[in-house]
Amino acid sequence: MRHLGRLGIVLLLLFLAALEVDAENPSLPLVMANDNRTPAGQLKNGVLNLELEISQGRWYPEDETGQYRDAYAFGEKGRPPQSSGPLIRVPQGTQIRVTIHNTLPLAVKIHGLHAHPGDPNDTARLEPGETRELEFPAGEPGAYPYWGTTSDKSLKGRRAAETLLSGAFIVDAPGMPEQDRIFVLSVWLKVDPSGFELIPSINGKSWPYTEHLTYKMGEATHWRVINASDDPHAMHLHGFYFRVNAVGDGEHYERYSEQQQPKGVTEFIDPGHVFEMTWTPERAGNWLFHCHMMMHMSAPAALHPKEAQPAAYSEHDHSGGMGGLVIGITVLPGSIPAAVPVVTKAPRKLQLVISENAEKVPLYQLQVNDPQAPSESDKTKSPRLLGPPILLTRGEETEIEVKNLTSSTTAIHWHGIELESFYDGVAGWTGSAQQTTPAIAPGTSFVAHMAPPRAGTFIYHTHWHDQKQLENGVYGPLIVLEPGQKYDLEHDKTFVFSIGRYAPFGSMLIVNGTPEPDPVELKTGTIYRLRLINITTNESDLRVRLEGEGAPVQWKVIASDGADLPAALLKSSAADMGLTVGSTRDIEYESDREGHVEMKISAPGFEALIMQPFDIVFAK
Ligand SMILES: [Cu+2]
Repeated sequence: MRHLGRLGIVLLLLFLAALEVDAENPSLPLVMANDNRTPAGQLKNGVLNLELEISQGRWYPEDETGQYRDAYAFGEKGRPPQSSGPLIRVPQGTQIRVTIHNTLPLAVKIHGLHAHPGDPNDTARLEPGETRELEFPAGEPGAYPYWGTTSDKSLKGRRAAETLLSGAFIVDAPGMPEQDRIFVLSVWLKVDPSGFELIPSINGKSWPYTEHLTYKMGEATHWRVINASDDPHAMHLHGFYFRVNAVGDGEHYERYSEQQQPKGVTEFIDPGHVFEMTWTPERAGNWLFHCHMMMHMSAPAALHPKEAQPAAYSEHDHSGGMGGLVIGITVLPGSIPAAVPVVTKAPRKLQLVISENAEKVPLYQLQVNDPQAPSESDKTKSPRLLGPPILLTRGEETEIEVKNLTSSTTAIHWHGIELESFYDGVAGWTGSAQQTTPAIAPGTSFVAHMAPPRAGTFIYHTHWHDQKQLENGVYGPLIVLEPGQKYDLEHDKTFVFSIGRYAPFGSMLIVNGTPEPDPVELKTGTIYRLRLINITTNESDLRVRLEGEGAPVQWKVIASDGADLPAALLKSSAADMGLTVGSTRDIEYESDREGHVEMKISAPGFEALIMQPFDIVFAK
């Protein structure tokens, strides 16, 4: 020290202090991503012995060159903490003995470590430093979340460091295939005066660092999705339909019979809930499975303060402006010979023109040029927050040229349509390694080919991760009719629910482009087909109710996401249902009475309902 001199000592102290600040908690272990393929603990003679530890770790939602957050996580004793927590997976009939050690300076309350179905209030509280042993039978087959809280909050109320305290608990029925994949959804959410942070992850990672799945064409695919986050999600699969085989609420698990399995492309999942899905990839290329809520599929602003601005996205950005709850899937050609398209005549040609609206509200206007259905009326109307319907015919080869006359880049996704990957519309991702779908730069066009194999209600919408486009009408109904069928405007009524920005009110829920839709006249004794579409930005739990005299009327849901409902599910029901973002429903409605009914659309984020009135008049 004598040689350092006073200034030297001051500098050394400053240096040491800086080191300390720089490496706050330098000994924190890394929180490892968990692919949920390897069950934790030792299973012997029908007993699972498992030692869990709750500790603080350093979590990198992307890779280790990116940002980190210090979070609480479960781990197996002697191993690093994990997100999601260690996989508990046992055959039915197993006895579970789990020892949990809380290394945190905070008490932790643990939910879900008990036999299922059980009491959701059956929890275990561990004081700082405490070790507890729990023993219970596995219970009924199914998939369940287990989770912890350091704030004594519900799943919906957990914030920041405690949001990673979640894991999957699977009980396998005898003979059930275990070739499934398990995806645990988490959302790091911090809402305090220091700022707002939202970092969604699947099995501990945010896109593009989520696991990239590869399947062969024709390979049966079985997934379980567990929502351990605060928010409901709308999980959407590109290019293929999936069946929902089972659903769970965290305690109860219900397996559907084959006749009752709903089929769709988007599935709603509440916090603490689970669903099981199966699908078969039938076309090669790159595809996505993602939450359809813009805020859960965009590059988290908390991690990318600059890049999260849409203007910075480019087709060279390999994340594509996406982030969070997104999984990439590559389907390899496999052994099935590719179907040879039988082209009997020249494809039908349509044009979707996107241009800037001189009035600026909305920012964009869309026009469909269809030589078979010239609609002068649409062209003379003032721009609305909604594109005109695109009408296709089942099985007919069609080319849609998307012409971008705006000053912003875009990409259009044909939501729910079974088509080739290259035309699916995710710039820089869909297609193949040799040729991915290009972004549609200002002044350029992209021609999408499709021959939709089923008739129904679909959506076209921007897949450019720009809220401005989705809030300014870059979407519309995509309706596929049976060959020979005419679009019968008299009996076929489409309602698109979306979000529009209306100064000075900000974001509003709207129906067919307006917050105050005009009444629609219906006739008594006439069957109508109502096509309902949710293409909002983030409304995963939108509700639609059709009310007459204060109570829901009866209607019949006939199709979901464009797929006809199985006969076992076709029945008249009270007109009150959830319609998650990225979903469509076709409904039959008939009234034998004159009067007034109202379709009420509500979403938790919006105080005001929107109403679509109907006047029912006597049919002469
Ligand atoms: Cu979501």
